[in-house]
Amino acid sequence: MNISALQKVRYNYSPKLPECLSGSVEDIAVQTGALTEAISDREELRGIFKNTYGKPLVTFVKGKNDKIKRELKVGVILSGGQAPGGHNVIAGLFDGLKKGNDASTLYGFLGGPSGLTDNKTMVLTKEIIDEYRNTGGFDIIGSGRTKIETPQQFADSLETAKKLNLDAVVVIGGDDSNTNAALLAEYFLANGSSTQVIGCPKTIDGDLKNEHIETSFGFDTACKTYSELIGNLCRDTNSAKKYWHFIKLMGRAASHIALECAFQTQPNICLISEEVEANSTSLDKIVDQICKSIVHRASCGDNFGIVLIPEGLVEFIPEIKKLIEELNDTIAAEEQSFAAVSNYIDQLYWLSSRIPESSYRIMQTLPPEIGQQFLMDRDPHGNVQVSRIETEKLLVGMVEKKLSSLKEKKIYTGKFSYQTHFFGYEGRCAFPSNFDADYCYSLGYSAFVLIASGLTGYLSSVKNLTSVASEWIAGGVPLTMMMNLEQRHGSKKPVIKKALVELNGAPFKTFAKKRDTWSQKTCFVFPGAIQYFGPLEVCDMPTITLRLEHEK
Ligand code: FBP
Repeated sequence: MNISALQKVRYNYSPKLPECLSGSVEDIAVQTGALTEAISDREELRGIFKNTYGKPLVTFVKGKNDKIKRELKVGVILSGGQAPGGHNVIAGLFDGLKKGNDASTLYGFLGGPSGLTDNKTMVLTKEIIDEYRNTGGFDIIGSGRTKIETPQQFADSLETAKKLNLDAVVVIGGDDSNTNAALLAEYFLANGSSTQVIGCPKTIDGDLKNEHIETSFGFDTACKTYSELIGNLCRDTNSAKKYWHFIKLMGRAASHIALECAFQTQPNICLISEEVEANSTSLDKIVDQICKSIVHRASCGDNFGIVLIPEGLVEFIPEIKKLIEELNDTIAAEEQSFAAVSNYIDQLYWLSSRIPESSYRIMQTLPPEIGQQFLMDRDPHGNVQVSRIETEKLLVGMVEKKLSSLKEKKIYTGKFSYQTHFFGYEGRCAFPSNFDADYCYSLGYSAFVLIASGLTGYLSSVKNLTSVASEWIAGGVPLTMMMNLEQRHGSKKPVIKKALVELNGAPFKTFAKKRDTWSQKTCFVFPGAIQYFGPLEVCDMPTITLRLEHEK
């Protein structure tokens, strides 16, 4: 394999572990906490998860553990979008297993959850693991978005677990994938299988978190990568002073990434989808808000700026949300008939008699290339693929129109030139920051301790993350504790609740205090590239979001 100088040096990085995990494995005891309840819909969830509901929180402490040296067979799945640090979760899991018993085996399921249903595996050896330590990407075994939902898929998963004689399956994934992990844990027990299921909290979107899961892995590195790029654009535009940069950032639903990047770079505008929804802000009002900043800055001679747009924004704008829901239902109800319509004009005609007039009018006003993006296939979890909707271009077009009308009225006298960008995939496979390298390795190692201690239906947890790694607290959180029932494809389904940006939370409130100044003045900050070697305050700092959340 061709490897870069950085990759070679990163192989030698030893991820830091919490104190309780850093000694001999026989000295890691499991302390059991209080029994837990789901966040809501408790009776229904108790009925669905008869064998796994309401288990206690567990924390690892120094003490004796006589189960930990058993020989184990474990399979690991990387599920959903890539997030920096996934390889280190696997490395931590592997090292834990081997420390427990050198005869233990780690299988990698190839290409995501379908590797489990189709029994596509590879044995992960030390040589393979060593090639991927502290590197980005999920390419060690590949990832996928297959949702395990049909009775056949569950039966196939059980069959694979039996064939491989698995003690456990580890699912490294986001909220949807860990919902799947909870269902699998329940299914295995209900069907007399002793195969345990453990999850690990992954997603760059940062929306799998709660009081016990302080952040999902990958969020730190992805935000720092995007912030470097945004900071570079801030400096570029501050130099040439001629462009407004409209930058869409990943985050399918939650705006955590946009908010964190705003803290790190101080753009002129950062839209927050959750606020748009809470205030029922229309698309026109959002355009007005952006134009207000452009007009003010132009009056000071500053015809340049930076606008951050969260990827999921369109789904939070009331009229567009309604449109998307109607499109989902209408197309799902007559899937074949819609699939037979090939061009956009005919698709619009097909929709004209099927969706309410108000929504149809919005479809007509959308530029055709954007309208088409609203009609693209949904992902296997039923989500609109917002990464493929060019919201940044939609907004720029509307802003341009609005500015020319303001110009006619002599309210605006500036010059508007723009560039559009989408930063998403660029951040998902970056070399993990020291924070993510350490956090992920600890999550993988904790997953091993949960398995060796005989637990199932748990999410590996490492907290106290704003302290030095030795003071981190590791353990496990029952997956059912994070669940509620939500409407999915026409019926109520158990799902892990997504953690959106809280408008009452410290990060949003801090942002809200500063944004008016940022929208008028040039306050850019240039964070630069992630540093892997050097002073700790540069290399090991967690995100500003995490620090603000800890200050409360
Ligand atoms: P996960 O929730 O699976 O971690 O993925 C998040 C994400 O990176 C989103 O930010 C983005 O909308 C989506 O994946 C893109 O998905 P795909 O890789 O299928 O295009």
